[in-house]
Amino acid sequence: MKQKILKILSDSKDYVSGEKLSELCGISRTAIWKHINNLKDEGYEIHSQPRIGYRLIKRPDALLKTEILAGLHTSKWGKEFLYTFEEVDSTNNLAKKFAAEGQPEGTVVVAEQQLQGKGRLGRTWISPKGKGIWVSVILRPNILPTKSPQITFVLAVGMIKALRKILPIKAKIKWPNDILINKQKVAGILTELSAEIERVNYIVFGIGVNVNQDKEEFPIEFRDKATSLKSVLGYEVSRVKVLQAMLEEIEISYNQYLEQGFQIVLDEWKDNSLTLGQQVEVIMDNQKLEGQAVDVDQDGCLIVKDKNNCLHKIIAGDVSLRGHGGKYV
Ligand code: BT5
Repeated sequence: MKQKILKILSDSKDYVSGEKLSELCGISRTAIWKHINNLKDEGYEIHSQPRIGYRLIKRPDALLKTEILAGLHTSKWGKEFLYTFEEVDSTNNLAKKFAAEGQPEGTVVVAEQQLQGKGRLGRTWISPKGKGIWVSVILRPNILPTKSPQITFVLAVGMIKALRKILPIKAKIKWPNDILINKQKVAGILTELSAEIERVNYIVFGIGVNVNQDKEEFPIEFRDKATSLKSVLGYEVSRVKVLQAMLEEIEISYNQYLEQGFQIVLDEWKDNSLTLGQQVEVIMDNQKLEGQAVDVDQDGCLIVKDKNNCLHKIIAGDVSLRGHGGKYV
């Protein structure tokens, strides 16, 4: 109902009377008044003029269901099952719980803040309140579990396209899961799998995007490695618009992958890769490897050529790129 009231108010340039709203929505004027107060509590600026009606002045940039759904052009994702929270431990943890309970593909979980946001290998993902997008989605692809690393590539390609669609920036992908702008990390992807030997039960992917943090807000340890869309562009960016674009573009990439296979995604990934062709240092377990990143194979593994021209297939690890002065960053 709130969705409907907002639509009527935003379609109208002028005040809309309580009577008209109640007629269009099929509920009493008192009920309208209650919904309006509720919307005001959520951060909508709505002027009420006695005997004249209501007028929408400003929408909040909050990750509210009403805001996300208004103008979400996915075919399925988030349309029916969209859960928004003020605060969670981790949206991935919650989405995994929902998936285990049987929630369908395309279920979206978003939070304003994560208290225990996760990166890979038990690392921490800093997720301050109201500054970024901390979102997870349930997938149930009919693929072999061994193919699931390909999903991270699908997500990264969708993410790059989403940012390019709505903002004047060129983001790049660093193998395997980082989205960078000017070689600094603006977003990270975490893909978690539940499977039997031959069947995927579900995949939950989570993406964290730094949107409106100022540089000084990042912890000092990775201030020179991290960035936000605001820091790059010099102005605040609508988190709702970024989230909508992400869901739309990633859903398109995912459906294309399911219908047409991995090759198209892989080609697009390579076109947007920051890693390929670069001198890299790879840390895996406790080993270190230096060489040139020459390719990514069909399994999503990075192929690195060392100084003796030996090729190494990297399944998982952390990659640093050689920057100015030969230092790896
Ligand atoms: C990632 O891990 O990049 C995956 C991040 C996924 C976060 C999303 S948010 C929604 C969903 N729910 C979750 O709980 N997680 C997902 P990794 O490649 O391991 O990178 C982690 C490292 O990045 C940390 O060890 C820090 O050095 C750095 N880092 C932490 N927070 C950051 C931030 N906000 N921006 C940039 N770098 C960050």
